[in-house]
Amino acid sequence: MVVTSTDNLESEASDNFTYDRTAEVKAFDDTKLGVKGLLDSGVTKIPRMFHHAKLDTNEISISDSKFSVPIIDLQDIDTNSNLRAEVVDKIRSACMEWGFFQVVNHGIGVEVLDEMICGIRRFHEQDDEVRKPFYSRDSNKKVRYFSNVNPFRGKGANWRDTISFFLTPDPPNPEEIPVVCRDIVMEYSKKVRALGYTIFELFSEALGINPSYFKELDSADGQFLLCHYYPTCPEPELTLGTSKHTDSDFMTILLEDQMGGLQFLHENQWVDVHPVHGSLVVNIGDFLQLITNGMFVSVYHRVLARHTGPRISIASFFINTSPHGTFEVVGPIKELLSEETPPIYRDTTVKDVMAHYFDEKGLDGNTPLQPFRL
Ligand SMILES: O=C(O)CCC(=O)C(=O)O
Repeated sequence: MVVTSTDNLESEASDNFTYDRTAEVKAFDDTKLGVKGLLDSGVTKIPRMFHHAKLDTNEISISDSKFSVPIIDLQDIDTNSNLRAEVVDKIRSACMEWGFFQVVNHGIGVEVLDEMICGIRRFHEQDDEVRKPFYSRDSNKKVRYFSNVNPFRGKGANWRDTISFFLTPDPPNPEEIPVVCRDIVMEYSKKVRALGYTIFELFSEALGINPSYFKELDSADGQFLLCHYYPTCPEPELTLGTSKHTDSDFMTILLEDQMGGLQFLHENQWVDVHPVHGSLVVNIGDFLQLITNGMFVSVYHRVLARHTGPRISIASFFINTSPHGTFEVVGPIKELLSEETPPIYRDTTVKDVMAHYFDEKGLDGNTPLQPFRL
């Protein structure tokens, strides 16, 4: 939190005796209308549950980093083997050095991407009474609307709302998907899943392993979407849209609108991901870092809160959260190990890492892989 004067310090200290965070979070959660509902109610100051303790101006300023995320063109990779080899080289260095890249000419039409963003915006901007019934804290639900994974945990909450869809391997009934985005969620998720398999194949080629390695890996064979809505924020210097974290999956493919705000950490600097219309952002998740024995890197990223908005993003996570996937033992790929490159991670399961992430850790800014290092 930014403290600007001694007066503020004193009033904060006396507030600490009376402030009941759990009650504030409960009252917020009970509205079932998320951050959008707060803003619609006319707030001009953000409630204290959203304050992030360690933010100062350096921490939240727009990056002026000289770095930019690699852009990789997937045009003609299925018909031109020279081009494909070049793309595989670019992907290998992007995954080893950056953990993030953008893809263009990936085969998903721009009209599908735009309609997906519009569909998610339509959901979040529906009348209160229509979106409220989807609000739930039951993580077993295949379709649910919520604000923050666990706002009760005691850390500063994020200025954002989400609707999630757990789609593969056990899809919901189409009727469970809100009608304002049903058709496009089904179409977009199918197309992005196919793109995911293509990128997994390119990863295998970059690693020099069997091209169908990921297809045969049960724990990677799943997909869920988190579809975020970041309302405008009246005090963006006090909070974040998404806290610093890494993704606990194999790979994430992100669709974002043109608002910007996503940053990833590279050589200790926050690098802005500048939205490119029609592109998708790909980032490496913790499990890919684990099975590549640290060769591919899962990097920290976050989303700034902004005066401008709303911002819409759709993150597709590739990981199998069904029992079939979560109990499979995964560890560093044997072909990548040698006497010179011994395993640096122990074998584990998606279930163990997820339990650590959701039950104990949350978005606390530390990598969830730490306890799995040898
Ligand atoms: O909204 C974004 O751009 C990123 C979201 C994200 O990092 C996440 O859902 O894990």
